[in-house]
Amino acid sequence: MANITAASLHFEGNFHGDLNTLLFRVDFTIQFRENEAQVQFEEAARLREHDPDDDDLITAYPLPHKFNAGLSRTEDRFLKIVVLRDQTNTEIGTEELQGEVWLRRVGNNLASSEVITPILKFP
Ligand SMILES: [Ca+2]
Ligand SMILES: [Ca+2]
Repeated sequence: MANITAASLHFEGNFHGDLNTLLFRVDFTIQFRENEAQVQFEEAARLREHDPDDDDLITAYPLPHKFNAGLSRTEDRFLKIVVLRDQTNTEIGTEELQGEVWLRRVGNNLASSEVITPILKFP
């Protein structure tokens, strides 16, 4: 099963200029196995807020997005997450946001990869 590496979370501003919304982008690199060239995968990203005891899930995974791996063994990809501004405010003061990326080879229910990005302090 392919691995996800170098995942990071970025704030991109408001979604279509709507001040009630926030748009985040999760960048990541996929390292495919030798036998995964041109194989179909599905991917999804969600947003969470880090806490010492328990992480808050801010969004659920949406329906996964399907894509075909190319011939290259590594591929840089990104997924976007739109949330209402209020959703990210889970505590007093600054939030520690993290993106989580999920990847699965289509047709293989047993193997998937999942990573969590480093913390993005917000706002
Ligand atoms: Ca926190
Ligand atoms: Ca807050």
